[in-house]
Amino acid sequence: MSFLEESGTVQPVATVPDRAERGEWLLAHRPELRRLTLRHGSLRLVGAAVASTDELAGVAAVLGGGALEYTERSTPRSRVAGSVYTSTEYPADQRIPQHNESSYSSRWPDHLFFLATRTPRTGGQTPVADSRTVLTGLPAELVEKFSALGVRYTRAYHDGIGLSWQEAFQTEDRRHIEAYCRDNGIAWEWEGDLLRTSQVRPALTRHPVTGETVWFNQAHLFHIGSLPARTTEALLAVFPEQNLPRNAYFGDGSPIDADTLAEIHAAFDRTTLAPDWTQGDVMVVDNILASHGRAPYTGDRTVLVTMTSAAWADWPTP
Ligand SMILES: O=C(O)CCC(=O)C(=O)O
Repeated sequence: MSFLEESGTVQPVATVPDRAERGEWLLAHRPELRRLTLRHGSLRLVGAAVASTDELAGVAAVLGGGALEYTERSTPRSRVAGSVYTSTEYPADQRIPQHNESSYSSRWPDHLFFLATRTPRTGGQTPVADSRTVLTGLPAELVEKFSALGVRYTRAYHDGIGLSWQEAFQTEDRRHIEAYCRDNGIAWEWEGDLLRTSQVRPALTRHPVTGETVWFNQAHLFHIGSLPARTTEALLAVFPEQNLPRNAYFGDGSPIDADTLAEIHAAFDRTTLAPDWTQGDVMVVDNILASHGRAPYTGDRTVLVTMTSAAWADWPTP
């Protein structure tokens, strides 16, 4: 066991024996590996030489729990096999800001298992940040305001810019979407074929096992001001504000100003750890205790992900 450490985020690195012994080894070391994930928010399995979607699903089943579908989607992914998907398919020159997966939703995965099957020439790390350190690194008044008001996420679903409603909700049937929205506290409206949704979610959450309170939202990622300036200008030239593909406000609908947004980005940047990928390595992320993102890259890169739901009662205390 070794540890990577950078500005407040520590990532344990476990060296896993090769294919033949991998399953048995993971099972034998499960309590220890789970405890480390609870303590540090993420864990890297190196030497694991995971080479297929089945093998990734196997690792996730042993260490995580039941596999989940990617529902209420906010980014493009392709299903590769079963519950294994590509990581978010954004252009290589774009950075994906840190985020806790699906924290805009009423349901989110407990763990993410990332596997690099093709490593880029440069960059392309999947950086992680400790959500506890992000919270303590933010000004108290900012945290208080977000904690009191929550985050309002707004979306408008277009064909070709962002996700269509068919892709986001994985259905062609408007009634299914309306039922989903009703069941999950999402306000919706149709304007012809255009769907708009709005939902208010907490900005903080508590980890079910450690009891720690963490920064857990995607306000900065949804916010129009986080896009490259040229993209923001182009979107605002085409769409009225209510038709932007994604945006975020305080829960009462008031705007999140540029300084607040900058504070949030800075809190993540101060505590991000970004080791290079080696093909066949797996990174386990506790989705509450750690956020993840993606660095820009050159060359060809494939990172797969499977998301799981934990039976927390079976987990050790950290
Ligand atoms: O490609 C990656 O490394 C991660 C991308 C990402 O943020 C995601 O899939 O949620």
